[in-house]
Amino acid sequence: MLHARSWIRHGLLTGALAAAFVATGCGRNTTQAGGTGDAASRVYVPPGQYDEFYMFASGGYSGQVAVYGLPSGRLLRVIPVFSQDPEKAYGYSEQSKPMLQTSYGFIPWDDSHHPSLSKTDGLNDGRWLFINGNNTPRVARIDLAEMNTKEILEIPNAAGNHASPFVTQGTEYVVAATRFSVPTPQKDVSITTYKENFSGQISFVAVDPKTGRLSLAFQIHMPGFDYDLARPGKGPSHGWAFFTSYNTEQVATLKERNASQNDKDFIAAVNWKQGEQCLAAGKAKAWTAKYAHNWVDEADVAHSEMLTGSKVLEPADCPGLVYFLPTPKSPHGVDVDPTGEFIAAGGKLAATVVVHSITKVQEAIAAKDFEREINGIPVLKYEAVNFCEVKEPGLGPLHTEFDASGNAYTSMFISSEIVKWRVKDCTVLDRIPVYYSIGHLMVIGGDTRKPDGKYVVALNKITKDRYLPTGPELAQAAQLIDITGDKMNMLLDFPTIGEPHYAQAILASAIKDKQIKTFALAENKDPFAVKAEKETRVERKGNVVHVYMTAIRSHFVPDNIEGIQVGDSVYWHVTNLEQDWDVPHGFAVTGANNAELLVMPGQTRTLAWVPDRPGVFPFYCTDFCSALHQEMQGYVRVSPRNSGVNVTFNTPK
Ligand code: RUQ
Ligand code: CUA
Repeated sequence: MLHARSWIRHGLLTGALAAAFVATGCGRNTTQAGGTGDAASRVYVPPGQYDEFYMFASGGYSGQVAVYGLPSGRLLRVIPVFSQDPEKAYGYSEQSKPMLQTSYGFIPWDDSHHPSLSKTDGLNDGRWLFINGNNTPRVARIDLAEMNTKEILEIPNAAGNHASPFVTQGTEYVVAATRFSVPTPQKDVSITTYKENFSGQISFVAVDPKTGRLSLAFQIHMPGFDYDLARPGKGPSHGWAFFTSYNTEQVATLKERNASQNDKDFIAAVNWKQGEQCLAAGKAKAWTAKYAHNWVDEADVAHSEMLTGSKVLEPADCPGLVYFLPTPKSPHGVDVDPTGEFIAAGGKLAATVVVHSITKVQEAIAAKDFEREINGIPVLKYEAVNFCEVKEPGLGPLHTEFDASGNAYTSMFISSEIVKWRVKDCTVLDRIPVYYSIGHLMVIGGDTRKPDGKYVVALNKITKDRYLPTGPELAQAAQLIDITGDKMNMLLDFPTIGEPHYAQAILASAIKDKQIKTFALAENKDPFAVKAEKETRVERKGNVVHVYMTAIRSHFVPDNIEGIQVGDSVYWHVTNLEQDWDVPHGFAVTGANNAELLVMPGQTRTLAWVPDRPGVFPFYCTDFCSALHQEMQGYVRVSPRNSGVNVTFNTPK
């Protein structure tokens, strides 16, 4: 393993923190970097066999979600969410473009951080996966039977949707809190007026229990801090949601120094059931807001609507809605243990993890044991709510998850390790180095009432010297660690797409048999679908040409088209007639200035194409579908504008 000094050499530690680490960082676990002898057999999934778990990891600045099998670490799928994906024509095909609409217009990219599985009674139910768009605040819902994005809701009055989209015990809500306080509602003011004009916002997005449909239920107008992460309660803490905050100093410049002064920042404990009552009692204010709501309908076609208005609660108008729990120092994660009693937070600039107790929080509230108030929000006394502190667990504690035996696992960003500790007495039990600079970690089911345990996955930022070098940019990585014994045991490194901020995993058996294999052609409701080759046709309406085309092994109908003119808007509506699993067809035409199409069995996708020069251009299938895939091609003739060439096309007789 690397030594503290080589952490410094690797640039992972700087200044005073490095000095502190050298002073305190001895006596660390010496587990081998490569795992122990039987690691290979523990992660080996023989050819033809399935992994035991699906893991859904954030793609970070790729804006997508990656699906891996565990324990093998094999990448199974990339689910496009917030970014265009030319591989699947997501955000390029006419049916999917509306998914990327926002109040700022069409946005082809975002930064996604925290996948969150839907829950029933505090357990993963395998229906949906939610993930946040951080940059242009949004929440997305993915259908786990199809592993496609079905809905995206923009979050108004927010900036940087980071503390999101964690789900409540019964998926009543997904939460969303602003990372960057801004003037809310937005207005033109000097940045030097931060303290007067900037504020935060915590949003509760309701999830329809049957359809999953998202709607903005209410927002809470918060002091101008930065809200970082969240976790709703469960069991005794059900009805609460906890949000970490930093920059309680409320500074706008050089936050790395200026927002690190206060010894304690806060966890905002929000009683959302109280919020519901205040909402019903008419205590919310109507704010102007404009935000996009995008969804995929039963015809598999996306729509976008612009919604307006938001119901905003001021904490001062709704006593009992929000309390602040003092928590050391710029905390990142806040996590609720499986019993629902304990709330753990890692102060990333303090060398402690603290555990608060919901029972103590409720007693302190009943006793009105407040230290002061901020904007109508009572600040509880630290001693009154704290249950225990994990002393000197490591440097830079970020995020904690739990196993089923009363243990917690905390990631240490600065000292690059995972520390295992016992919740009931805050005692450190074990530690293991990870390579390097871990952000979040994930125990399988670690945020549920019944963690599956078995593995903790480290989600790491830096992989210098772990893989073959690939120029200046190296893959980020996940590491799989066995937690079935007293000692953690490193099993596997595997690279990830983008930045794997956070991940969640579920037993494969919970969702694998629900996977949709084909779309039923008979039920294809796409307005441009054709269900048989004899229905195919080409229709001109002014400068717009619709090509109603079919694909089946191994030809397109029609495959010869004439009468297109330079500057026409040509819409290729391709229906895949196959009803067989894993037989998509692709479609591409020379000069297509957006993407190819990848059309699933029974599905229709549309590519828009504006030819810019005369000639005869081939189109072809981009997905190797049969021995005659290379023959799956055709030609389109493009004539000069206003040429007299009639529209013709060939269909089977
Ligand atoms: S974070 S460690 Cu945004 Cu939760 Cu990356
Ligand atoms: Cu269809 Cu290749």
